[in-house]
Amino acid sequence: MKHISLTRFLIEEQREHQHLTADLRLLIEVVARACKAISIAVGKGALGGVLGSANSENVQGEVQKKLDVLSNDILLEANEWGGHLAAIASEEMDLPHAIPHRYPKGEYLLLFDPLDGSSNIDVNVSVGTIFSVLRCPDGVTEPTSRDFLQPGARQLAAGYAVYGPSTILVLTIGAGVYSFTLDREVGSFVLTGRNLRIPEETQEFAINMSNQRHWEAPMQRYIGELLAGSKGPRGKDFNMRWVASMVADVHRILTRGGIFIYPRDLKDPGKPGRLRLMYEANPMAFIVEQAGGAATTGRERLLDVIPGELHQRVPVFLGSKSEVERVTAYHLG
Ligand code: AFP
Repeated sequence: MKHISLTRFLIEEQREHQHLTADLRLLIEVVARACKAISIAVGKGALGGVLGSANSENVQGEVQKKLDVLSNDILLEANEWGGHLAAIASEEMDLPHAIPHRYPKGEYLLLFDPLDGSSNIDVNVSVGTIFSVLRCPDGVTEPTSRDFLQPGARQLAAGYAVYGPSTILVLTIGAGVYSFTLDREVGSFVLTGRNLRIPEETQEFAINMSNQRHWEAPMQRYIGELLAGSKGPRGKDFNMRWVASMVADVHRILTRGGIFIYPRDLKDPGKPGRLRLMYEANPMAFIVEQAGGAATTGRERLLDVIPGELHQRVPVFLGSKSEVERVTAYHLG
């Protein structure tokens, strides 16, 4: 495949898809450039002096890693001057970041988890950045958290960068899923995957099994059947993977199929799940559906969930369609 850069891909997509405006194309290019800078910082490891804790907490009450804060700053600084955004929301910030008055505002809202899987940073396991793009409601000049509370079906674009052996940017603007590998020598993302598709069937599941005793009955049944293997009701053996970095687990599923599950568990009945709806579950659900997979809360389509608050959590079942449909049927049964 001849080398097609992200820039050329977006220009060619713009000719085909009207909703890919010049500002949305700029937004995607700026986010990609920020992911390049994050990839370089992550890649330095201990040599960059950015490992370990930042000795601060985020809105989730989680201790922030230095790279969480650095990644958040990189994305903020990259995006606030371009005139394409009305506001920015992040896992690392309680309230949305307003675009400084010295810069023009645009029509888009950008949300991101700047460094997902950051508990893996200090042990050198893949991490990533997840982002989502919504339209700012008409007439809103000073967006508040409420303006971000749109169902995932309203996303205009979503993507992630996975900082692994190679750095790969995965992107959808609602017309299929594309992947770009970072050419470190040139410093640009090169198209390396078109129209990615998730196989409907799979024999691989991703879950943190240590929570099993806290799961609801449909989860006990579903996972029990997978573990029973070829002698059990599923009549085939399954394999398990759990990176504990959603971006890495989802990228594997996008590449070779699988089902990713982070269910609500009764350990903390008040908590609907661990993953956040707006900047983890929704962008991943958009990508997975665009690649022919499915994504639910176990009881409804993730992209239909009406958000109640910016940092709300949600149970996540996503990946190979037949498995997601089966486990969801168990919950609805
Ligand atoms: P961190 O960003 O705190 O490492 O959490 C990562 C994550 O949000 C998601 O990327 C993983 O799938 C999930 O948490 C792992 O959760 P467990 O540590 O409970 O397995």
